[in-house]
This record gives sequence, C-alpha cells and structure tokens, in this order.
Amino acid sequence: MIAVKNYINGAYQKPDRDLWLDAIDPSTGKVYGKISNSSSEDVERAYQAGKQAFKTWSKTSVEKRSEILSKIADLIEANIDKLAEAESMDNGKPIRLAKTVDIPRAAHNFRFFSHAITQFFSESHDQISQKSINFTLRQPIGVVGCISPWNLPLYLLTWKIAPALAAGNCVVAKPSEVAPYTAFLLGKLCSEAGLPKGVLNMIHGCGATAGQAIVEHPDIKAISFTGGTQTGAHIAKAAAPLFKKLSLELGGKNPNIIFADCDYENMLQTTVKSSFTNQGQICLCGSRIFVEKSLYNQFKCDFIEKIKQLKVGLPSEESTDIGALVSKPHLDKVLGYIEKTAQERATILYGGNRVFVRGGEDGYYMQPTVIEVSSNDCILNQEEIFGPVVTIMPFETDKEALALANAVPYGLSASIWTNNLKRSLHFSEQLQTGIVWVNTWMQRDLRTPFGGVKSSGVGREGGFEVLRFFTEAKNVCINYE
Ligand code: TXE
Repeated sequence: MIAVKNYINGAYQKPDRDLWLDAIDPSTGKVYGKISNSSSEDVERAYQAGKQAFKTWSKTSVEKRSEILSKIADLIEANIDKLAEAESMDNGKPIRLAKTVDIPRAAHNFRFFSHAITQFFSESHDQISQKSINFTLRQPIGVVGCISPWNLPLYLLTWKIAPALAAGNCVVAKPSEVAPYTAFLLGKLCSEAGLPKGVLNMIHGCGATAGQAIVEHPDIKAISFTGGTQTGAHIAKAAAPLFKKLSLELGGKNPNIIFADCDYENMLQTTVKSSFTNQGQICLCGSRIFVEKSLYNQFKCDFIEKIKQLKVGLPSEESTDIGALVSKPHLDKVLGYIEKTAQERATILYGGNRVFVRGGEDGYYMQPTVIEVSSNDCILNQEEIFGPVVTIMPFETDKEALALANAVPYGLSASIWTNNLKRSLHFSEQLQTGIVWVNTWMQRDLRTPFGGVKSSGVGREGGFEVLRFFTEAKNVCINYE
C-alpha cells in the first residue's frame, strides 16, 4: 500500500499524530493507499525546516538556484512515464493528457523559472531635483505557503513552487488531499537534484486543518493559493489580520463567444477541447458557449456530432478522451447540477448521465453534456460546475454577446471566435476577465500574466509578475550631493 508521507527537511516523514486519509483511485473507486492527515504540528516542523534553510538558500547565487531548478526539470522529464501513470491513477485524467500536457508542463515550470530568474531585474531612478539615485532591491520573503488543487495536481503545484524557490524563498506546500501522489513523488526528485534540505517542504492533509495552519502561521508571510472561490474568500479573511501577501487564483465561468465569421473547423475542434479537456475540470474551460444566431443550429448539430465521438473510458487506456471525475462527492455535485436542468428552464441536448465503464464499474464517470439554456441568469450559467458540462445559447448582436459574457460573478478567461479585427479588439478591451483568447483557447506562454478579476481572484501568476509576488521590493535612495 502506498503511503503518501510528508516531505520535511529533505526526508519523508509520517504525520506527527499518525493519522491518515484514504487515497482513492477515481477510475475504480478503490482505495490505493493512505495520505498523511497532517496537523499544525507538522506545519510547524515544516516551517522550522524552511526557516533554517532560508539562511543559506536566500544567499545562494541565482546561477546555483537556477542550476538546481533546471536539474529538477530534467528529472521530471526523465520520469515522465512514472509520473504520468501516478497522476492519471490519482486524478482520473486520461493517461494521454498526463503524458502530453500535465507532466511536461510541470518540467517546463521548473525550466522556465530557472531561466526567468536569471533575467529578472528591478528598477532604478536617476535624480529628479536633487543629486540622488534610487534603486530597488527585490528580496525573497522568507518561508512562503503554496496551496494547490486537485484538477492539475503537479502542473499547478509546480507553477507556484518553481517561482517561489527561484526567487530565493523556502516553501511549505500543501497539495490537494484529493490527488497528492505526484507531489509526494516530486520530493524525492528534488532531493536527487540537489535541492538543499528544508528548502521545499510538503505537508499533506485536509484544507481545514493542514491548509488552515499554513494560512494562520504568523511567520509564513505570503500565501499563493489556487482552488475554489469560497475557499479563497475564507483564506483572505484568515490572512488579513496577519497582513500576508496573497495571490488567489479561483474559479471561472468562462464565456466562449462564437461569431458566424470565424474559422469554423478550427473553432469547432477547439471548442470540443475547451469544453471537455480533463473532464471539464479546468478553471479555464469555456463552460458558457454563446453562438451568433445565424450559425446556432449548424453549430449545435456539428458540436454534438463531434462529442458523440469522444470516448469515455478507463484513464489508463491511450484511446480514452474523457476519464473519471476526481471523486464521488465531486461527481455527485456535478450530477446535482444536471438535476436542476428542468427547473432552470433548460434542455439537455446531449449526455447528462453517469457512465459505467467496463473494468471501472465503481469509478466516477459521466457523459460529456451539452445543455441549452434559455437565459444567462440560470444557476447553470452562473455557478462553476467544474465538470464535463457546457451550456449553449444564441445571441443576435455584438452588444448582447458582450453583455452576456460579462454578466457573471467570475472573470478568469474568455474566448472569442471571429475574423473581424475591430470586433476582436473591442471585445478584448471590454471583456471583464484577466485573460482573453482570440481564435484559440488555453494557448499558454509562461511569460504572460495569468489570473482573474471579480470572484476569479486577486493577483497574477506567471513571468515576472509572480517573481514580483514572491519578493519584497525595498527602495534604496542614495544622496550624493
Ligand atoms: O477546492 P478547495 P475543492 C473549484 C471547483 C470545485 C470547487 C471546490 O468549482 O468544485 O472549487 O473544490 C485547500 N485553508 N475549484 O473543494 O477546497 C485544499 O486542501 C487552507 C477551482 O476541492 O478550494 C486544497 O489543497 N487551505 C479550482 C486546496 O485548498 C484550504 C481548482 C483547494 O481546495 C482550506 C479546484 C483552508 N481553510 C477547485 N480549505 C481552480 N481555480 O482551478 C481547503 N484548502
């Protein structure tokens, strides 16, 4: 039986109180191992290890830090098959996706920030009225907290810890208790790469205990969090009296706006991906599809034809397009939204049911689902479902499309499909989101700012934005009168 232990001070350790959670394989519903159910004592031990290591790591040259991060990237790449299998088993995602996207991206996160830190610079200002010069020191914060979710477990964890470490901080990380296995495996690779002990510490367990202990720790001065909006609000409240730096990447309810003048085939194929990749469990999924009325009927038919070809199956099979949802409670939550279809004056056009897969009869599968809604005000269009469920509705004018897109509490990303340059620029300016994709979806360049507005979060990750988050700016003014 696999035991997901904490990784503290460069070694695997069982939780202080010897309490454990079940680790469940969502493709079969069976227990595959146990996960540390850590407490504040474990967090304290991790913090102390980080505090000690910070004395050296913060003074380690940028070149050396960069070299170690790059070695971690090499080791992730060398172990891609093993990590992809672990991720797929733990999370239910198709093995093909884990192998081609999740794990390569985890390596890329380390590789990217190993380079970015060598290019990071701060500002200086020459005199204005007096003989003085100002320059800014960008200093690491100390021990920082990184709390990550289950949907892209290693991808999103490394998206936080790589820049935190590159900038000279030590880390106490808390991966999601729902899918912690690859984070556990990462500890050993970090040791092998020569990351000094105590620089990265990983605590496993529940959000309300282990996660909360990180947020409430008086000396962990910055928290980078990705997860649900409610949890984000709770963390912001707990962190406020301690004046912590916060980066919150939360939920999304992203519009996918399709105009009749778009490149149709490209739009259709990409819309299938933006709807159902990772069982729709990505904060960037385009879960609200708005289609120009003249194209609406044709799109509906062609979209459903494409969806019929998607294979719901065991995550371990290479031919699977849609694997298992991450957990039973999550499957129930998503199916709960489907039950609300009739009362919300909406119609299921395709899907809507649980699927029983041969070899995984107790797993958490469901059909990709398309729901036609009659209004953007319904729950199906206002709440984050976070499953393989999209809604569609027609619009007639640009003004209407923009109003529909913005009429939601969230503001993470939006896609717009059009070949009209003026329209695409107008929408890019007017959409209330942190990210706009024109004629594409989830095309990522790690140098760009990443994050949302409204209930989708606060702050930006990526590029130099995140290196600024993980450093304190100190201005130095020298008078040479
Ligand atoms: O996330 P949680 P859940 C959305 C999605 C999903 C919903 C709930 O709609 O259905 O959130 O998912 C830790 N102090 N997203 O409940 O609870 C927790 O242990 C400190 C969107 O699984 O937010 C885990 O490590 N930490 C999203 C992490 O927070 C706490 C991705 C995220 O868990 C904590 C995932 C606390 N009090 C879900 N409570 C995205 N933005 O991509 C929990 N945690």
